[in-house]
Amino acid sequence: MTTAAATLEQHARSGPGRGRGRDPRIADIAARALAGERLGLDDGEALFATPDIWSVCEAADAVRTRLHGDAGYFNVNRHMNYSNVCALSCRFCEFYRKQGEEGAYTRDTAYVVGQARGAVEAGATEMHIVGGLHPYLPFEYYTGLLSAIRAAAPALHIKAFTAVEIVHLARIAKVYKADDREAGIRWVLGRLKEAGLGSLPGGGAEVFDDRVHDEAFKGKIRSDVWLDVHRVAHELGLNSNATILYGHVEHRRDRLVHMDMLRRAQDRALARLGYGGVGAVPEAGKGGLGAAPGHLGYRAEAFDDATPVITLTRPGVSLPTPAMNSRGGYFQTIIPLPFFPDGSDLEGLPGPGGLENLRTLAVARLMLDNFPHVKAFWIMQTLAMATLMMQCGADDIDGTVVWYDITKVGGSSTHQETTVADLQRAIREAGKVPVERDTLYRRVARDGAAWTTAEHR
Ligand code: V47
Repeated sequence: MTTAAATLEQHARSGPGRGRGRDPRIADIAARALAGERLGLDDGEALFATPDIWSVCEAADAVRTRLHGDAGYFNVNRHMNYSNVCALSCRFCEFYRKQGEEGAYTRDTAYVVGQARGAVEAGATEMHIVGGLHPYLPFEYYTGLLSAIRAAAPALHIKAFTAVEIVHLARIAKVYKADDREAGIRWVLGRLKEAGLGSLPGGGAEVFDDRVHDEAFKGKIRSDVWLDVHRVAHELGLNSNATILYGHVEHRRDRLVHMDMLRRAQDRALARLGYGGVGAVPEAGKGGLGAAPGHLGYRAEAFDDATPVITLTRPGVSLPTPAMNSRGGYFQTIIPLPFFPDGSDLEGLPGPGGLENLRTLAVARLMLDNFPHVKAFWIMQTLAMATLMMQCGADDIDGTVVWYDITKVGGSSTHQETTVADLQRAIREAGKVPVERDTLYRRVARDGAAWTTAEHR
């Protein structure tokens, strides 16, 4: 046999190992993940270290498929920043400006309401609103913003304010006390919820490590405070997301610790909702959960009985379905965010490459066994990479976005819009079936300009 033929045969034998051969350690980890065992940090290190990245992707895809079948989620949304003025000057951030500096902006309520109306006209189901830590805006600005949107666009879900902003608002409202920070956080979240807040986005988590925090995010809230904000939000019945910003001064082990801290927080959130322990899985057919006897799982996010019951990655933990959103209070989605150095004080760093992005997302799917969703945020990953990620553990690619100011990939402007057709094409290209969802992952049904979400059994 010629060398070329031998190489080809080796490729064929090794499958997605792409000629390097399968790494038996990954096969073992994948088998354990699929058997429902929670992976340890050392497993995570092996997933990061192996040259056999395709087996890692394949394992993540298997887990993702078991959770969501072929569904690839997207939404019709708008991102909006009310201000880029920020009291902090984080080294990793290219978004912030100082008051009065060129390019600084702060939107008034009329502007925001105009954006909300425009979003509704364009069919959006969600508005994602975040901003800098503005030193002078009063607390009433934020509640006024929410209630004005709520009045102008009652059906629009408002996902707003990172945990960092929530703590800032507690300070602005003078309810944040170092010896009882929880009371202030609860007060702020309670007022915002009354005014129309629907859920919390996942931003501001960065990397839960004090060394990394001090080097890149000094001045921002630390992991314990971020997790407290999300816990209180969950206790108030709000769902939330989580991010990890990787590829700067952290080590891969730090990423794994971050993921572990998140899944422990999710264990507690699910336990509060009555899920979590072996035996806590609700009976088949009740509350939208479709666990068959002796088979731990839940019915996929579906309308009909034909949808298969799916087994979770980890027996004993049953994830809430959209039907449970009337009793919200858990993490929905992990969003791995690759660091973009351009324009930041960390410009000298290279940022993560494509394979590192793919691998980190796949590892997140495998480690975060109690997170229902993994999002490849196309704005930061690019639509082409997000497509690939749909085969490597992601089940969601965010939405139509339109304006995005926090990062601008490859010289793009603030206007970063894609169409529903583009999102659907990208999902189909990955071999998945596009499913429009709302913020709470309920399926959206459209009839012309009107849309509804069905509550699931
Ligand atoms: O918290 C800031 C990150 C985040 C940079 O919840 C940067 O559905 C890369 O959280 N390079 C905001 N990242 C974005 C965010 C988000 C996005 C999409 C969906 C959801 C969701 C949440 O962007 C910040 C920060 O971690 N970020 N600067 C940068 N130079």
